[in-house]
Amino acid sequence: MSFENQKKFERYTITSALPYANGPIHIGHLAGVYVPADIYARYLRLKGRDVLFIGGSDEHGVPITIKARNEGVSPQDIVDKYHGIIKKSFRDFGISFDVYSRTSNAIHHQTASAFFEKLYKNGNFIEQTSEQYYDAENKQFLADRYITGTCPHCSYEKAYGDQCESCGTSLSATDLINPKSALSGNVPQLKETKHWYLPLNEYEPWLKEWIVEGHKNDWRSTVYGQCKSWIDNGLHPRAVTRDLDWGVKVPIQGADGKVLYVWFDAPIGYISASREWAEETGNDWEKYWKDDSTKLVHFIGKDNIVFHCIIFPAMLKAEGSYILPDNVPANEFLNLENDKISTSRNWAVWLHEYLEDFPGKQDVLRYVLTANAPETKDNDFTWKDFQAKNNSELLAIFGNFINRTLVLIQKYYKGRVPAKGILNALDTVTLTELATYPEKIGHSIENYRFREAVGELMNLARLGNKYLTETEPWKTIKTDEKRVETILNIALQISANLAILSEPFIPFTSVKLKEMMGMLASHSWDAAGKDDLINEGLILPTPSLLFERIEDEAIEAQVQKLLNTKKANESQAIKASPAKENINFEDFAKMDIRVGTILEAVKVAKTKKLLQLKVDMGFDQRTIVSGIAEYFQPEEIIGKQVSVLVNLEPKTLRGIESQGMILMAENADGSLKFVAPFSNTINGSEIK
Ligand code: B3M
Ligand code: ZN
Repeated sequence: MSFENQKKFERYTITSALPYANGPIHIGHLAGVYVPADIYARYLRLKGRDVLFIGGSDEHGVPITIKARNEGVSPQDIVDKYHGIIKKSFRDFGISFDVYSRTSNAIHHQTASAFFEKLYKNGNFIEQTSEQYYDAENKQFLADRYITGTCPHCSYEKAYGDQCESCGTSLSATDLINPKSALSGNVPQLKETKHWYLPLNEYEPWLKEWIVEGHKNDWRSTVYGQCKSWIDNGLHPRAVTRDLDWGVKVPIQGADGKVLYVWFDAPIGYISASREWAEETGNDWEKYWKDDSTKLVHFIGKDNIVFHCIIFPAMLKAEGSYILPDNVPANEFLNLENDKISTSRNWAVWLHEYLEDFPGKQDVLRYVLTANAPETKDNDFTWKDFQAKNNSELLAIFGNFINRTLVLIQKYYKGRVPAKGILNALDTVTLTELATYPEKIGHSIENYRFREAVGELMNLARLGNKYLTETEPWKTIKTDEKRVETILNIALQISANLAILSEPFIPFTSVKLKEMMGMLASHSWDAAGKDDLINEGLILPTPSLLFERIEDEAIEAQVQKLLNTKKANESQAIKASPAKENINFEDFAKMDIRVGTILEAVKVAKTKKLLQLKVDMGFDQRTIVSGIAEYFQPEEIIGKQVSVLVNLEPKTLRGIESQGMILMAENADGSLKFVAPFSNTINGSEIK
């Protein structure tokens, strides 16, 4: 029995990460957070449970101000525009939020301010003056994404001042190697400024007990593992304020020009949204946040784990009156056609564009993203797979079963539901199996295994198909008309079960299906599993098709669109990096570049990008650490000749001294190729 079923909860507070309102949303967002959260919320409502499902836009932070700056408009213009677009996409895809709020609302500013003030008065913060990066040209402190540099953990070169998006580590700006201002590109200066810090180190013993001991068995191993490694590595005080002019003002004296750190205010956004909902509906929000019999579940992507499992819980704990999340079922990432989804490279399937190209096919996308959900590891979305899942699962299994059943009832009985007569052994076995599905699917959902759940739903449709194939009503009608009545009654009961049990996953189809079988919209989950959902004698309307075949042309058009994006990115990248300033020959001659042969190559433990190489330079053999592990397998490069800058100052990476640099050609898409002599030559040959 799973851990969380041991406790009976009276209500559920379900949050889904608040997307930054700096762009529209894509399939990665949907697959990572909103579809699973929606399945969970819809299922619980069908079970008759008390659910508050929260969403909203994250409208503060540097992602917003950077976008505004790039477009030459105000941050408010940006969030107004994208909040509207995002909200519409969610509605279009049937994400059934009870409230979709935004953090620029007054109620949020009040809630976040009051939260900060309470912690401040409790003495939960440390006040500290320190040197922070400052862009003298722009007269601005460089918080978070205003500064980029090399990640000290994985060597990714475009890490932000608060987080490395490549390895997921949460950073402080001063951790970055080669920091650069995102505003001017300049090397920043250090300048003193005062901030308030949450001393996470003080929460370490408690976090150990709560997560490391307490959630070992019920949290996903990916989530648990990330939390454990942060805690094991030791936690440090974390600044919760910033020198910025966009955000929630720090509500204390002497804090002019400072706002709350976006990751301090954004999770409080869940609480503000609940208050907004309560005001609008006349409900009490507090029991959804402060009552022990409430189960709080955060749906997020893996890059948000530290904030939802460590920082926000520490804030809630410090405040003292709130419950903590019971689970944080974070998903891994979804890639698109073997490449990381990226807004800046336009490498994404945008929801509003999908709907233009595939009108009315929201459920197809919901289904594909669930069947292929990145629950335990990163997964890939491909248009071929999208087509296959539509044509050979939704259409050929689910749609085909329903269609055969309803068409035969029209044909033989003009749509009048036939009676169930005496059951034979096959009928009984089939109905017994049918009865197991609501529990089976429900159990998977309650344990956050949504792929497994939708797989079981499809198995129920398979059961229906198998039943029709074995009973062959289209043949039996010639010899035993009475028997066919029973067969089609049973097939119809299976269809009615599918109508109920499919609702969390493919809600638009479920509604259509219920209409085609004259069912009430409000059937509960526990009504399913039975064989008397539809009464004999009921006249069914003429059925329509639930799913259509998706043709090759439609898929090719999507693939072409992505190819065009790739091409546009490549030509832009070449344009974007014009030749550098001229240098003189002496500058060039300082570099000692030689030919060498790779003798050994091994991955550096716990990094994604680094290989440790031993290179024969002719005059010596040296160790070089190179960030190429994502592009080359160690075994494939052994014996290859490469060009090496041998007089680069040695640098220690992950405890290994790197004595030189392998020269690489970097393509516009970031992929790497060796720069090597055209034909083999003697190791140690100078390149000049
Ligand atoms: N806006 C980060 C993101 O979109 C952030 C989530 C906030 S949840 C409180 O990945
Ligand atoms: Zn990193």
